[in-house]
Amino acid sequence: MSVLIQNGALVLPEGPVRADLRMDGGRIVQIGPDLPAGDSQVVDAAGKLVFPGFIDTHTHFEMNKGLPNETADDWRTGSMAALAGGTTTVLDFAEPQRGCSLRSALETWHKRADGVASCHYGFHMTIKDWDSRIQAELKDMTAAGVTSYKVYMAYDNLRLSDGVIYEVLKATAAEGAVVGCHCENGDLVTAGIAAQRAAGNLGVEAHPLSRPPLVEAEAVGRYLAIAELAGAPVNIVHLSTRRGLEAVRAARARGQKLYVETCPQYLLLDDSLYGLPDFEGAKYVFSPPARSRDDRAALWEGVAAGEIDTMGTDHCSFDFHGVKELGRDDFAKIPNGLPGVEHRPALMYHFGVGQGRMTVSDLARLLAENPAKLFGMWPQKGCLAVGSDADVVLFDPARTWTITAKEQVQAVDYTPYEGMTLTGRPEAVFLSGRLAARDGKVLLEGQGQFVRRGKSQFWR
Ligand code: DUC
Ligand code: ZN
Ligand code: ZN
Repeated sequence: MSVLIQNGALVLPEGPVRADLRMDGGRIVQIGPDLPAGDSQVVDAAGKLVFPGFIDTHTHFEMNKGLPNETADDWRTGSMAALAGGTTTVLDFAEPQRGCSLRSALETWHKRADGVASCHYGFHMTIKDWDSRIQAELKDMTAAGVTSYKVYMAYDNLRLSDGVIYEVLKATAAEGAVVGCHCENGDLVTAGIAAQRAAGNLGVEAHPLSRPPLVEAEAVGRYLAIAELAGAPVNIVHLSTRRGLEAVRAARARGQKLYVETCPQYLLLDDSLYGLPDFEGAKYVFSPPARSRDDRAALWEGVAAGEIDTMGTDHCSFDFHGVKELGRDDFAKIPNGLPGVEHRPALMYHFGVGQGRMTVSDLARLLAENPAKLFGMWPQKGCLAVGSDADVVLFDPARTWTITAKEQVQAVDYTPYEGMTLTGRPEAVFLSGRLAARDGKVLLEGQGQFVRRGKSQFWR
């Protein structure tokens, strides 16, 4: 059945344009003024914005499976939460077991998501080990539609040495793939945690002190130096500091090709939260940590200046009760992560567009177009164009509502944005041309499809 969205303001790169949009067979088939209804089902979008389906390029669903610190959201609930909030595609991080092949991780992630996910999905592949066998698998990954990778400079169970990162970047660049990096200096994090413990600081307040801004900025600068040596365009995930952004600026001024992600938590939260009583600050223990107000202001400046390319969530949800509480006696044992996949589009509309920091087209660029281009999905996704997938969000810019854990779809017992009253909310979410969520509730479950991605289309 074809669907005609009438009278909406279509959010295009050049600005909102009043036009109708018809979807059929999972694709956008017609865009123009005053399209005839014919036998299409008509949706009145007067007063509403029509966005391309939002893409979250950074989720961790079903992480630490089977362990005491397993994430609260699995593929079923995580993808439902995404869809409910207007995110029609997520890119999640597949992670091989130590010493295992990339293919084994890909199979595991497919088993978890296929037939279960309610939004469309793809995978970045985490590189934890590196040898000639894994290098030989890169071509298989490309053929399987996995065209981006992740490396870590921190976390003892994940991090790679600089030399290995250099080898990974040379090999992946030859494959046309882009590598995102968690930029924190792992040795300095270890030393920072030890110093806090030695001083008897075991509470939540010690978390940001153990990994201060320079721990990120040094790693950003080092990653960019390694990338320059390797001749590889790279992505920096979850940038959180002014100093990190300065390192990015300096590299770009030298002509380096690089991309930057930040996340809502670094724009909206700050480190005063770690002082909350009753262990409440544990809800905000993620890494890199929430930063100072000055860092937050710098990131907003980066958004306004077009220096930030994408905005993922790093959705990695741990229940407060029983899971975050594993670190009651020692901040370093608090599982790192926070939920966010459900609320990113509305948060960024309210605090970005609503507060005059960006236009609706900027929002579409950060949350849909750039993610699609950087991760090989454009123009299949990320834009409202004839021939593109009919992943479309009807957004009510006037709707005022309040975020609460009680009403969220995310299967986690809190939200870091509890009680925030926002203006603007996704009203209807179309997945492949079918109404899949309305007013924050999922109507169609398990209809997400794996997105076989092509190579990155670099635009800068
Ligand atoms: N940081 C987090 O807080 N959680 C998941 C992984 C990461 O890098
Ligand atoms: Zn990370
Ligand atoms: Zn992450």
